Amino acid sequence: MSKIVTIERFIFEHQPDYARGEFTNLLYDIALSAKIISQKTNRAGLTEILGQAGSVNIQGEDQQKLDVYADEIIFKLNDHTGRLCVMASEEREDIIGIPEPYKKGSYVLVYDPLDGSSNIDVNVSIGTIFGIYRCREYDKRGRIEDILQPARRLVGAGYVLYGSSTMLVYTTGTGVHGFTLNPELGEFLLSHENMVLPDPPSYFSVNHAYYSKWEKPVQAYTDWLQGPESPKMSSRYIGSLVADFHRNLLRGGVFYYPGEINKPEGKIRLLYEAGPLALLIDQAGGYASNGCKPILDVEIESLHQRTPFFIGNRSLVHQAEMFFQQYSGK
Ligand code: AHM
Ligand code: MG
Repeated sequence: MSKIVTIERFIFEHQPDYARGEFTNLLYDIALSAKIISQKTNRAGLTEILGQAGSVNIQGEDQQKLDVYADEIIFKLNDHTGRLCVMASEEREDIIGIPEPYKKGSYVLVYDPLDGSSNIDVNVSIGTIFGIYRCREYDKRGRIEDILQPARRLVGAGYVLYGSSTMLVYTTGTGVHGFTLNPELGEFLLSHENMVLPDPPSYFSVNHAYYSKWEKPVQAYTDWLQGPESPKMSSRYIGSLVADFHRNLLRGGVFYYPGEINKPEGKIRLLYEAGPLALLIDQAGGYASNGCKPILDVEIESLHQRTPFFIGNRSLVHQAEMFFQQYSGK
């Protein structure tokens, strides 16, 4: 019988040197949140939880009931543990402090509780994305400065994909590892150890409907991807970042959500989406860029800052940067 490795065992055996229980247990807490959200997501059609919750989030988008539920689960499972000093969620306007009387820890959690929410009502894969930082100054921990750190300072990042099966994929800076939820056992089991981006790549992923709104370098890049000079690839786009990212991680490729002429900042959020995925792709041998510089090094000035986003095989993302360079100054 092959060795069965639960996520608990894997995290314990591979914890970084600096992890003293607090960090390891934080990863367990996130895995537990994922199990609960997964269960609710799978039952969404049955429990009439589909549909909008009636509130509008900070991004001006209608919140779906599942978004609200997932946000609350992650918050509630992490507010009292003494491992975090502050959190930030894509669904909330401000930073989330640790409520009294709970103690503050030294880590910081940023998360997009349910990404790809336009896909909830149509039963298409959605996901959760998370990033973990350490507080900047222990004595002053819990401030917005702890949240506004470039992704290069992440000590952990990952996502949960609620697809045909539920998977949790994470890195703590020593490779990318994937776990599949066994629903009978209620356990995440190691299924993809040391994930590495395949080369040659198979897919490019973009919402082509915006072609006429893009700037010249993005149009030229898209033409190049479809032309004879690029590796031969197919096009795939789900519209759920986690699902598009996961497919490309397994098969190789590039995902991009560029800025538009009238919306140069694009749609993807730096803190909750681009940053954590940038660390994952870096650990899998790939690269993420905003078109000019690594996402990992982009300074973050506000909680809900957006960024143009190119992520995938290194050579494909470099090619995008080359088109930006080529057209700059023209
Ligand atoms: P969300 O956080 O509101 O769900 O939005 C982010 C999602 C990503 O998952 C996806 O890549 C993108 O929005 C799709 O946007 P579009 O429909 O414009 O292609
Ligand atoms: Mg999102």
